[in-house]
Amino acid sequence: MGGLDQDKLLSLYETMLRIRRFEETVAKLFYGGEIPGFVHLYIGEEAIATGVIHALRKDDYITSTHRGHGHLIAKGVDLKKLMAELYGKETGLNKGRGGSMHAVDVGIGVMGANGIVGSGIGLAAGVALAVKYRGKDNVVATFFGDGASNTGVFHETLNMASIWKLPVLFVCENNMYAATVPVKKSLSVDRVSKRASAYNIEGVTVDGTNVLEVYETAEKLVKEIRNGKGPALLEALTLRVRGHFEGDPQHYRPKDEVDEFLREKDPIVKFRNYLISNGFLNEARDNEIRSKVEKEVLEAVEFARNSPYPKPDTALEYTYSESKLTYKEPPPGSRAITYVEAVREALDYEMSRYDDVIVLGEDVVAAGVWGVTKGLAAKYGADVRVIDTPISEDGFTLIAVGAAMAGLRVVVEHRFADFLYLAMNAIFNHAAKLRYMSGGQFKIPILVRAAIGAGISAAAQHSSTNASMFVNHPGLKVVAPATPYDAKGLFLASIRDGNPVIFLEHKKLYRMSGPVPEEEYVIPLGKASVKREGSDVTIVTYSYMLHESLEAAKELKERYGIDAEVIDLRTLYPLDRKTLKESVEKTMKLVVVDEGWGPCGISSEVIATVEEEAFGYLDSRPVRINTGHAPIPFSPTLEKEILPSKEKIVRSILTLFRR
Ligand SMILES: Cc1ncc(C[n+]2csc(CCOP(=O)(O)OP(=O)(O)O)c2C)c(N)n1
Repeated sequence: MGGLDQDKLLSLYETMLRIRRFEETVAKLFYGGEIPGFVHLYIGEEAIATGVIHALRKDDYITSTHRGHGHLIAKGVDLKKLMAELYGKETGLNKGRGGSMHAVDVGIGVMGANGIVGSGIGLAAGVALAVKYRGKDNVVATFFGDGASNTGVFHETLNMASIWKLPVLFVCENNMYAATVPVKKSLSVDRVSKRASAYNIEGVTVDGTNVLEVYETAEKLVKEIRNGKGPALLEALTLRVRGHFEGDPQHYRPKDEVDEFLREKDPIVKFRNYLISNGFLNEARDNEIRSKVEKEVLEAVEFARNSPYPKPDTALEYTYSESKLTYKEPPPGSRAITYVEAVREALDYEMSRYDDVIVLGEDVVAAGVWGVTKGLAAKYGADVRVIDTPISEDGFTLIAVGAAMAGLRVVVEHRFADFLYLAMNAIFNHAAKLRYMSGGQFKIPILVRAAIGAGISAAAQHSSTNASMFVNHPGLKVVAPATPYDAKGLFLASIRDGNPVIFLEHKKLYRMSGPVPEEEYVIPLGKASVKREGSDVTIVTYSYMLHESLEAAKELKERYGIDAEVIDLRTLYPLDRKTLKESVEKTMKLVVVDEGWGPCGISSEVIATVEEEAFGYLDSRPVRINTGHAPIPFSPTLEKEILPSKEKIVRSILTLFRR
C-alpha cells in the first residue's frame, strides 16, 4: 500500500507496539504506586503519532500534550529517560522537573508536552516562525485533542499561522472526549477539520486508527507545508480507550464502547492483520518485534527504578538561566532624548547588530501606539523582523515564547499593561515556567514591553500598574525604568539577559527627556539607583513615582529641612536588598511610594525586605503610599485623589517627623 517498503511498514508497526507496551507498563507501575502524579495514556491513538511523525524528517519539530508519551516515543525518545522522568528521577528527560505531562527533549525536536490544553499549538507556531525566519525548511507538527480545538489559542494561532504561512501541521487527535465531555456536547461542528476553512487553510479528516491513512495524508500535507504552502489541519478520528487519566472511574461513557472499539478498530490489531495478510509479517517476526519492544520497556523501568531522585538542595535550580553580561553605567553626557527615543535606540542598536532579535505586537509596523518602534519596520523589514500581530494577546505572546524556545530573542509589545491579563497563560505558564520544567533545556529570552500607569484619564482598563503580580511569580524578571538613561541601559540588559523580562514603561514617562549616552551600555538587573542622597528618611520608589518622590524630597528639604534619600528600584525582581539595607541603616525611616495597589504589592515587599535586612533599624513605622484600593477612575478629580503624589508624600513624611 502506498509504495511503502517492508522495513518502513514494520517500523511503523514497531513504533505502535512500543507505544502500547510502554503505556500498558506505565499503567501497572502507576497503580503499583511507583509513578507519582497523574498519567494520561495514549492507548488507541498509537496510529496517529506514528503515522504523522514517520512522515516528518528527523530534524523536524513537534509539540505534544498531557497525553504525550506516544508522541515522544514516535519521535525517537530514549525510553529510559522518558520513564525516569515519569518517576521524577534526576536522570529523566527534564531531570524530574516536569513529569509525564511536560516531557521535553529538545535534542530530538520535542519542544514539549504541555499540561495547559491548547498551548502547545501556540508554541509550535512560534517554533515555526523561527524556522521560517531562519529560512529553514523544517516542519512543526503540533498534536492536540478535540477539546483543545475549542480554546482561544487554537483559533488565534490558526489565524496567525495562516496569515504568516507558517510551516505547521496542526494535528487534532479527536478521541471523542475532552475529559468527561463527549465531542457532541462541545463541538459546534461535526468535524474539527471544518474549522480550517475559517482560517483559509486545508483541513482533512482521516481514520486515526489506520496508520497508513494517517501516514499518507500527513506525508502529503508535510510535503506541501515544507514547500511553502503554509499550514494545514489534520484531524484523526479514534477513541480514547482509557479513562481521561488513570483512576478515572469513567461513569460518563457507555459500558461497551471501549470493547467494541478494541474488537473492531484497535489500530495495532488492524495493522497487524494487514501486514500478515499482505505477507509483510509472520508470527516469528511479530514475536521478535514484540520481544525487542518488551525488553526495551523493561530496561527503561529498571533504569528508572535504579536512578536517583534529584537532590533536595537543587529544588531552585533552572528557574533562571545565568546571565553573563558586562555592565557599565557611563556618565550621562549632554545629549538629551526622550524615554521613547531611549527605548527605541536600545532596540534599534540590538537589532542592527544581532539578527536574532525580532519584534511582535499590535501596530508595531506603523510605530506602535507609543511610537517606540517608529522607523524600525522600514529598517529591518515589515512583518519580517517587525511583525504586526492580530489582536490575539495570548496567541501572539505564546508564539513569542515558542520562537524564543527555538533560539530567537523576541521583543513583544503590549500597548497597555492591562492587556497583559489576556496573555497571562503565555507569560506565567510558559515564559516563566518552561525553563524550569524542562530541566534547563529551554532558554526563553523574551522581553515583554507594556505601558503601565495612570494619570492621563485613561480609566481602569488602560491605567494599571500591575508589576507586583509578575514579581510574585518565579521565572520572570521585572524592570520598570524611570528615566531615559535607565531605560536604554536596562533595555539592553533585559534583551540580553536570557530570561523572560517584563519591561514596564510608564505612559507619563514616554515624552520625558533626559541625558542619554550615545554609546552602548548595560545596567545590571537587580541594581537600584540612589537618585538623591539624604540622611533623614529613605523614600523607595520606581517608575514615574520617582519624579513625584524627587519633587517631594526637594520640598521637604527647602521648606522643612528634612533630608530625604530617594532610591529608584529600577528592577523590581530581583530586588536590590543591599541598597535598601544600607540606606535604611543610615536614615532609620522608610517610606515606599508605589503606584501599584497595596496588598501583596511592591511596597509590601520592600518593607518586608527592609525588616529582614535591617531589622531593628527603623525608629518609626514604615509607611507605604499606594494607589487607593479601587480600579483607576476616569474623572480627573477622582483619579488625582486615588494616586500617590508629591503632596501625599510630603504629608506622610511630615507626619513621620511629627510636624
Ligand atoms: C487550559 C486547561 N483547561 C483545562 C484543563 C484540564 N484538562 C486537562 S486535559 C483536559 C481534556 C482535554 O481534552 P482534549 O483536548 O480533547 O485532549 P484528550 O485529553 O482527549 O487527549 C482537560 C479539561 C487543562 N489542563 N488546561
